[in-house]
Formats: sequence, structure tokens, C-alpha cells
Amino acid sequence: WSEEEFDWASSVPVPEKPRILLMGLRRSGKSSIQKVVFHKMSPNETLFLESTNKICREDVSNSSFVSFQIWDFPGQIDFFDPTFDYEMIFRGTGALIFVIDSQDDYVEALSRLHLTVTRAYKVNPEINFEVFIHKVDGLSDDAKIEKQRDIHKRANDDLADAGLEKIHLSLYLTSIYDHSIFEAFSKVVQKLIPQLPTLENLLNIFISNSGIEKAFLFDVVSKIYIATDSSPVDMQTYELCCDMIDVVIDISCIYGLTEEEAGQPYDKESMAIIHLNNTTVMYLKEVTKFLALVCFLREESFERKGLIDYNFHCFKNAIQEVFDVRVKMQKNRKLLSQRRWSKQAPMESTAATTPIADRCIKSSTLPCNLYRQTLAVD
Ligand SMILES: Nc1nc2c(ncn2[C@@H]2O[C@H](COP(=O)(O)OP(=O)(O)OP(=O)(O)O)[C@@H](O)[C@H]2O)c(=O)[nH]1
Ligand SMILES: [Mg+2]
Repeated sequence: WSEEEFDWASSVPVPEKPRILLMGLRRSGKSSIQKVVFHKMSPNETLFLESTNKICREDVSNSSFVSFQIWDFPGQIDFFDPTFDYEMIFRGTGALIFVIDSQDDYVEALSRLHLTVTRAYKVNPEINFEVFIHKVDGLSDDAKIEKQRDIHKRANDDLADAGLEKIHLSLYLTSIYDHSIFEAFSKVVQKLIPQLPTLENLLNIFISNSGIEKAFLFDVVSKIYIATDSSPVDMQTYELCCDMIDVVIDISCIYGLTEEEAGQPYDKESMAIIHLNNTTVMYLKEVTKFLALVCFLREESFERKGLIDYNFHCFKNAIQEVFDVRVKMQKNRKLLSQRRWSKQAPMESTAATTPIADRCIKSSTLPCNLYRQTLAVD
């Protein structure tokens, strides 16, 4: 990951990775969120963060699936400042996260949210608008629900008054002091993964044929889950998965072979099994260099570990195929945009690359079909 301050002069208007913007009033918690989720900063350390005074841009490219840019904004951005090219910013944006400090009076935050969302929507109606009702650690459960209801109503009333009721705001209750911030970020990122339905489908097939109750596909570094099967997610299960990943990575980092000794904290052989005291088993296995599958299953189902491992092997191959298709598509897109921007591309070169892209999209359904045929059914 590289962190750099935004340099307007070197900005190239090439559509890159999807952009996630962190916006909101000063001290609402934007930089803390970024540091805790992507830099493993402990929540207490965020007390010493300085106020952001420039846009900070960071690349998060762990795997082909989890690849985006996060732009952390200073609290008070001025849309009327002529040096602030908000049209360019919003044009390449996939998600706009607006952070509201729930422990503070939020009247000003709501009017800023309205201004930001309406501006952004005019430039790019495709943006996902995500509102983090943040710092809820200080609130009781009832107060959380009440705040969410109130903010939801007021924000939507403002939009309706402006005739913009078609704008959809997704609300999340978040805090850096528990797993809620990771869960919310997971959902934001998932919406930016075009292969999500394919991944969910693969997970559904895998669990139903292996006697597994719940499975998550995790990005191990950020602990964002990029997909899960279609059964509902409960917070406790998600927290257990995060803790399990921490245990595996932390023990490897502390006691494992160092890089000089050709060791990696997470590699092809990484796996863990934990028998919980409620006859449930947690099973973690490496899928790719950056992804792990974490499953929950009953002890009796785990007796058929051979079957699970065989199905997992098929699942892993299928994921690899989806992954390869995505890499191919990204390469094509990059090539296309490079040609477009260098203005050297003759008209027919666009046509020449289209069939490749078409083929890629079609073949992205292939792993599922293959997978269905090869999977062992209990
Ligand atoms: N209680 C609580 N405090 C938080 C949480 N998240 C952030 N904070 C605190 O809020 C303060 C402001 O955090 P920052 O991350 O600097 O806020 P910011 O939005 O980046 O502020 P600017 O850069 O000035 O716009 C810090 O003291 C954090 O410790 C949270 O979830 N709960
Ligand atoms: Mg900041």
C-alpha cells in the first residue's frame, strides 16, 4: 500500500480503480476509520491523529478482487473553491462514505451531507452513497436505533424536498472500537465488486454440498469480507472470523519463519481448525495469497473432512478462474484507456478489443458450471 498526498498536477484522467471517498465534518472520524481498517492502527492511537489538511489518497490493491483507492478528505471542503475540481473527483468515484459523528449535534452534518450528495449525484448518478453514523460506542442500543431512524428520516426528507427522492442512502452504525466498522466497510467494498453474484453463488454451492452452515471469503489483511453465502450474517459470527484471522496471522508473524528464512505469515499451507464449546467447528483455509475462506459447521459434518477438502479444492479452482477473468478484463480496459488517452488508437482498435472483453464476461459464468459438475455431493 502506498500513501501519497494528492497532487493535482500529476492527476491523469484515466479511469482507474474504483474510488472510495471519505467525507464528513472535521473530527467526525474519517482518518481514524482509514487507519484502523487498513493500517491495523489500534483505536486508542487515533486519539493522537492530527487533523487532515489535504486530500490523502491511498491505493488498496491486495488482490484482484479487492482493489480500490481511498481518498481521505479534510473536514471542511469548500465546493465553491475554484481549485477544488469536484467534478473530476466525483466522476471516478464508486462510493462516497459520509461520516457523521453521532456523539455530536448532527444538524450541520446533515446539511453538509445533503450538499455533498446532491453535488455528487449531479456529476455521477452511479455513486453509492454510504452514511456512517459513527462513534456509536458511547450509545445504548435504543439510542443507536433512534439516531439511525432520525438521521434516515431527516436526510431523506431533505432529498425529497429537493425532488431527489431517487437518491438512495445506505446507513450503517459504526465504531472503531468494535467490528462494526469492518462490517460496514465490507458491505461498501462488496458493492464495488462486479463478480459478487458469482462469488456468492460459488459459496452457496460449496456450503450446501459440504454440510457447512456459513462461509465467508475474507481479505486477510483488512479483514473485510468480500463475499458470503446468502444466509444472513450475524455480528458475533463475523467477529469470531476476525479473531481467528488475527490469531493465525499474529502467531505466524511473531513465531513463524522470517522473510529472510523464506517464511510468509500467510501462505498456501495456512489453515486453522477451532472446535468451539457449542459443538460448532471453525475452519479456515487459504484460497489465494490474500484471501481466506472461513467456515462454520457442526462437529458431525466435520467428520466428513475429506469431502469438505475435495469440495474446497474445486471451489478454489473456480475462484482462480473468476480471478483470471478479472485480471484479463482489467488488462484490456487499461490498454483501451491508454490508447484512448494517447489519442493514437484508431477507431478499429476499440472494436478489436471488444470481443475479448465480451468473451471474458461470458466465461465468468464458466467456473460455476464447471464447479457444479465436479463437486462431490454428500
Ligand atoms: N468514541 C469514538 N471516537 C472516535 C471514533 N472514531 C474516531 N474517534 C475519535 O475522533 C477524533 C477525530 O478523529 P479523526 O479521524 O482525526 O477525524 P477526521 O474526520 O479525520 O478529522 P479531520 O481530519 O479534521 O477532518 C479522534 O480523537 C478519534 O480518536 C469512534 O468510533 N468512537
Ligand atoms: Mg482526518
